[in-house]
Amino acid sequence: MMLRKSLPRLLCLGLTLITVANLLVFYSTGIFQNLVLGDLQKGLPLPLTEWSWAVGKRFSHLEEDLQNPKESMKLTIKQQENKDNLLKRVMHENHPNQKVMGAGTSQTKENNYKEKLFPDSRLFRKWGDHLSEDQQKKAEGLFQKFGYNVYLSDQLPLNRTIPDMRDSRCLQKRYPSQLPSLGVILIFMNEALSVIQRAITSIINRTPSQLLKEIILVDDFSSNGELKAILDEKIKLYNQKYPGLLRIVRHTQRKGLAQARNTGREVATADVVAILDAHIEVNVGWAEPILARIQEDRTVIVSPVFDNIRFDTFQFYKYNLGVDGFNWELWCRYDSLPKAWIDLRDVTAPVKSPSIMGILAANRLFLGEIGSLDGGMLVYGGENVELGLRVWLCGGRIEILPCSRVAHLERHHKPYALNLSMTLRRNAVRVAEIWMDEHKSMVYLAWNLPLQNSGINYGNISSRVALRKNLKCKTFDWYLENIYPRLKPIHSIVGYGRMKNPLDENVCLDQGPVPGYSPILHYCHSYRSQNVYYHLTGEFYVGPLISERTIDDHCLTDPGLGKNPTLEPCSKAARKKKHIYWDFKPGGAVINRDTSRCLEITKDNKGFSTLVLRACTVQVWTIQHTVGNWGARDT
Ligand SMILES: *[C@@H]1O[C@H](CO)[C@@H](O)[C@H](O)[C@H]1NC(C)=O
Ligand SMILES: *[C@@H]1O[C@H](CO)[C@@H](O)[C@H](O)[C@H]1NC(C)=O
Ligand SMILES: *[C@@H]1O[C@H](CO)[C@@H](O)[C@H](O)[C@H]1NC(C)=O
Ligand SMILES: [Mn+2]
Repeated sequence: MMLRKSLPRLLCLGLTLITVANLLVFYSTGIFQNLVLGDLQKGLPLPLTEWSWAVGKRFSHLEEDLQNPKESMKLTIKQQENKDNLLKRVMHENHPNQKVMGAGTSQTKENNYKEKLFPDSRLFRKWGDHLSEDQQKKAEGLFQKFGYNVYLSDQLPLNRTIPDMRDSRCLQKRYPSQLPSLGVILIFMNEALSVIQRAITSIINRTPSQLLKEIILVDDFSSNGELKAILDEKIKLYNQKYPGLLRIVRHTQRKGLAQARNTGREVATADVVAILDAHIEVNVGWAEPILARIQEDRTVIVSPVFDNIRFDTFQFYKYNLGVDGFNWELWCRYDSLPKAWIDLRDVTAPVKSPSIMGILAANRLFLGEIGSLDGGMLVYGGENVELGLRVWLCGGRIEILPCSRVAHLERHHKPYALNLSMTLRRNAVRVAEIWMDEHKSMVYLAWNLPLQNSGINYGNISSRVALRKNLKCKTFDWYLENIYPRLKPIHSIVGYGRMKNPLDENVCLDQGPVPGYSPILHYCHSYRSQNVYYHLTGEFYVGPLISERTIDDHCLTDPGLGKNPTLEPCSKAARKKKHIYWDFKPGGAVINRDTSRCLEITKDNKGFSTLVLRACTVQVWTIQHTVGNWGARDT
């Protein structure tokens, strides 16, 4: 439970989808080759995000060891990966609390192995064994400040070679000789200078010069000193070599990701704009598929495929193709590939995607016509889901281009957004209010917010509502039916939030340990494992709301025997006629419709409460929020 608090939960908002991406990598390497993502999720007691995080954590070391020999690039600074090191690492990871073998006094062959000053820092798990104490301190300080290994980045060549991650069939593709011009927009806030320079260098070296019209840097009010005069000086040098190519625009106050992207688009003049983070390296042949596709159809907004640059080693890590989706909280994630695309049997074909992540390219004018990014999305989070929705609803399309690849540096932590939940939740409500019509309640339910007086200030939406009207955009219902059927709105929920029994107000109904199917009473907290959803039809969902067609929510069940309730995947349990239907009204008993037993609590002699099923006494339960008038909707 505590662990879950500190998780980097689905950081894909800026592309950093560590958790699910790990899953995709597993899938690609064949460890789970007979599974597809959809199946992986089936029957799991948690939504993909948290579950896959746990798996990712368990297997990621193994995974990287499998991946790296094949796909890692030859870094100029060689990572010493001899057997001793590997052994040491394995031992360290198996016994994280033990001193690493070989350190200190014992006579081992590892003469140059230095004591780790920061044994718990993620920076030094796979890197930095041979640094002096001063170097370690410097590297750790930079890591804390930036969320990635700036110490290493500063030593790597700006023009380093990176492995071509494209499918070989991409190399056979031919593109028109006449293509639109390209403007690349790099947005940043307190990025390391060497990382920005490497991005610029990769763009200059890997984009045909006759197509590359401009590179525009947008600084969202960095405080980092080296991004002022020193960066200006570097830009001057680039422009001596490539006259007029680079420009920089600096915000004079912090405006957030969405507005930084808009600033870049507004000052650009090229036919097509590619809006990228500044912590990327574009790969060979990245631009041509983008320009050709947008030339064919100006209403397509495209995304390249991302590979991962490791935050610690700066090594490359291949990600497989997936489409960009999201859940009802509007956390974005990767979804499995659509069957229609697989049936095409062309790995180079564009893939239709329900949404888009933070790196995209579009016809500059078209992007403006459909409203660019919503400047009212603050800080970070949800702005890309909003764009994806709007593009589909208002006359465009979103596609992923498998032959265009951009490597993206995934931060270990985001120094500027310590609580991603808070910013995403606010932005998600804004999206719901503008775009989701009668289904907007799903976002409130998923975030466990009251439908009225939520206390969330989502800003002034009048201009975006007007835009929606002017563009004659379709309804969210249409989107769910035609573009993203995976999300399943539910309108039978009449009560939700924390379930408490007045006999012990300190504890809440909780889904219990995961993986597991045993609901418990747990000290009340604000995490999603204590979300409960009661349906007018009698089901009680316990745990984070999923509400998707391919994954079941978990239903409170009376197994009929014994005194312990269980959680079962709802549709399967319904088919098997398990006892998942309950009668309940706020302040009333929770009575199983089939067995007539009640969900109650008992206290042991130490005062600990436990959940039981038994013949009803007179116990009652409360639920945190109600929808309308308990089913008699008042809206
Ligand atoms: C990188 O730049 C250096 C110095 O300009 C040059 O010697 C080297 O060949 C370049 N490397 C690549 C891979 O282009
Ligand atoms: C982060 O924000 C969420 C609200 O979305 C809140 O429940 C949680 O307590 C916050 N966490 C921290 C560490 O502030
Ligand atoms: C919202 O913005 C519009 C202009 O976009 C403005 O006319 C209106 O007064 C604003 N509403 C509020 C409550 O500030
Ligand atoms: Mn990013």
